[in-house]
Amino acid sequence: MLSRHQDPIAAIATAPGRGAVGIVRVSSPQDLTPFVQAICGRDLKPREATYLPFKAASGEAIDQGLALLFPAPHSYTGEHVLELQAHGGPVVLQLLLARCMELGAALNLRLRLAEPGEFTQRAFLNGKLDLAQAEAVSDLIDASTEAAARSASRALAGALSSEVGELRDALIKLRMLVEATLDFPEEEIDFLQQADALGRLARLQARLEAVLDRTRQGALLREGIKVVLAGQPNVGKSSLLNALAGAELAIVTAIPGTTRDKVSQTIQIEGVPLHISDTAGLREATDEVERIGVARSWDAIADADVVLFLHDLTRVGQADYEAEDAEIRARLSDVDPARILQIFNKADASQQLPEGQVLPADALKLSAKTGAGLQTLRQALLQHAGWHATPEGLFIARERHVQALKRTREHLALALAVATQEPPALDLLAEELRLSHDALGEITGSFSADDLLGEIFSKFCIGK
Ligand SMILES: Nc1nc2c(ncn2[C@@H]2O[C@H](COP(=O)(O)OP(=O)(O)OP(=O)(O)O)[C@@H](O)[C@H]2O)c(=O)[nH]1
Ligand SMILES: [Mg+2]
Repeated sequence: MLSRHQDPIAAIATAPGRGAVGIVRVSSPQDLTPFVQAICGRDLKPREATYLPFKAASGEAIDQGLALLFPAPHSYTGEHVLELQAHGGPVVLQLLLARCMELGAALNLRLRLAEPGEFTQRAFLNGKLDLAQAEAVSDLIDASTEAAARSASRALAGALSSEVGELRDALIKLRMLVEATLDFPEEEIDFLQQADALGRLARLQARLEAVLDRTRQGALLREGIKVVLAGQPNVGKSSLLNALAGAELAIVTAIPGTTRDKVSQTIQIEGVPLHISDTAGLREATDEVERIGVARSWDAIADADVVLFLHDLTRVGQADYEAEDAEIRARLSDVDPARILQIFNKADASQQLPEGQVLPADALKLSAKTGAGLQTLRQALLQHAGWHATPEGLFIARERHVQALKRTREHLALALAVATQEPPALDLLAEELRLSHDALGEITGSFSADDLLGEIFSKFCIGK
């Protein structure tokens, strides 16, 4: 039985809706000559645009347009690819696609509609792109900022892949060395020393750290961070969301308990997306709606990368206010303190602090009303997110890549531990190196489970 990857596939490759041009794309491992002759009424020269009528079964023209044939293997998918560029109306394109399907059935080609990302998946399976590059195709299409688009394009050109490739080559050399030593046990220690196995391992680790850092930055650029505004009612959480977003998104009033439901907005700071949520003020709620709102606030806090714990400078030192704040602080003690930023709002309206009151050392004073201190907050957010790169020279990456590099790092650390043991456990060393090699291979797809591939390609749009 033929695998699904052997079926010819077809799809509309352009976005739904109306446009100047729309493209129907067919990719097939088998020769497309009879198919081309039937729909174009003639043969096509490879990679040359030909203006012609696309023929219905009756011989009537469905539309006039450009036909392009890319014979295998010189195509996006590495298979035979036919592109029909018609006028970009949804009906015309549906008619053209239907005609392709009908023709596929008539010619017994097993032609079927492509699934999301299937063209790119074939490019990957045929060695046209590695997995990190294939992911970059989808990231480029989905890019919502200029910085993201530029770094996706760099990843597509192979920036991440080549860094990973260099790591892999160094790792392979080290593995060869260790495996060879395993075959000559009587000379093992000398041999490894002469070849400076430990030095190589240390250099590999250092290099991995550098790639991991760049990859983490790239993942940040793609995925952003989740920021939650939390604190007592009326401290100015919604005002701060509005100030950061530069728009009146959440309702602001002097009535405590104004916000009932989570309000979220994505903003950008230096091209890094920040998914900010304003939440219901934390207090013992009196009514059902507010109680649910407060429960949601706590869920959002648990899920956040950074929590902005807001305080009201005009009320600092007041007994009831401090008691409520202490209660929230106690409950926040499960949250890693590195994830919490202490924000003191309403700096514009506050006089001197009451006697004996001091703010925490890391407190940030600001005013959501006047905007004073917001710039410092933005920088603090970036710093908390771990952002230190400029988008220039960065490649886009995914959390998946970061995790794979971390696993590689763990196995290299274990490798170092067994290699420095007395006497060194060479078989364990070889095994740890093999495991780090596998982890690294997950990034470019030289070592990836099928379900991972399914997960990655299903997120694509159809026709890509
Ligand atoms: N003077 C001054 N007033 C502020 C500032 N920020 C917010 N306020 C006022 O404080 C009150 C409460 O603001 P909100 O933004 O609604 O507070 P909140 O924390 O979202 O309140 P809940 O939704 O009830 O939890 C409003 O009257 C705001 O105008 C500020 O920086 N300075
Ligand atoms: Mg509010």
